[in-house]
Amino acid sequence: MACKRGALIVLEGVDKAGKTTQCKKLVQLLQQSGRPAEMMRFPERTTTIGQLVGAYLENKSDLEDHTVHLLFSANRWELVPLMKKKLEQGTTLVVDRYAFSGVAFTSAKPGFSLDWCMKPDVGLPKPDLVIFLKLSPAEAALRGQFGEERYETSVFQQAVQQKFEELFKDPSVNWQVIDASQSVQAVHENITILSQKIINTAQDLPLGELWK
Ligand code: FDM
Repeated sequence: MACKRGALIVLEGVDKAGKTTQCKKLVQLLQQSGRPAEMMRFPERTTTIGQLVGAYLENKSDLEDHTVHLLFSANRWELVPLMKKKLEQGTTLVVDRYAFSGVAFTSAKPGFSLDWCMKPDVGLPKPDLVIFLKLSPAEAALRGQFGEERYETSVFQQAVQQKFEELFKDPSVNWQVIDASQSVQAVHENITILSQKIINTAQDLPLGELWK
């Protein structure tokens, strides 16, 4: 290999757990320490597919539940060539939500099995590390009101949390759970330790395929 590959690190968690803040802090720290790193997020709302998803989340359009699930997945697949290129070039990607949010959110709706929800994402680049920022519904409520977007209610978020807990049981994924009720700095330090370790390990390993 011409150069060591970057690591694929995903942050997941329910709303208000601090995913976006922590992704930014991690990327900043890695860059400052001379490691190439970039942040990505899903949904990536700037693409044509992402705009459809964005309008749905903002309640500006309605989409049938299976359809929107497949669009969220398609939004990941359309970015796979770019992700692979960056990883191969040695850039570590820190990703705010991924297929796990896809499965947890849709399977929290009535009539959707975990199994059906996972299918469209089978074979995506497999994260080397998935950090779940765990926050109880009571603690999330203390952090203020939910926003205006679809899914931003405490009842739905609790159902989503349960689905994430089912996903943790899958040993094929490197899940690491962090208590997000700690200070921003303490959570950041936990994330940094896990990430630095995985960056060193992943650089010599081939990129895996998710759920395959
Ligand atoms: N979401 C996110 C899904 O329902 N499916 C997915 O595949 C992904 C990636 O979209 F409510 C939901 C989760 C959340 C919303 O909000 C995105 P943010 O604030 O942009 O993360």
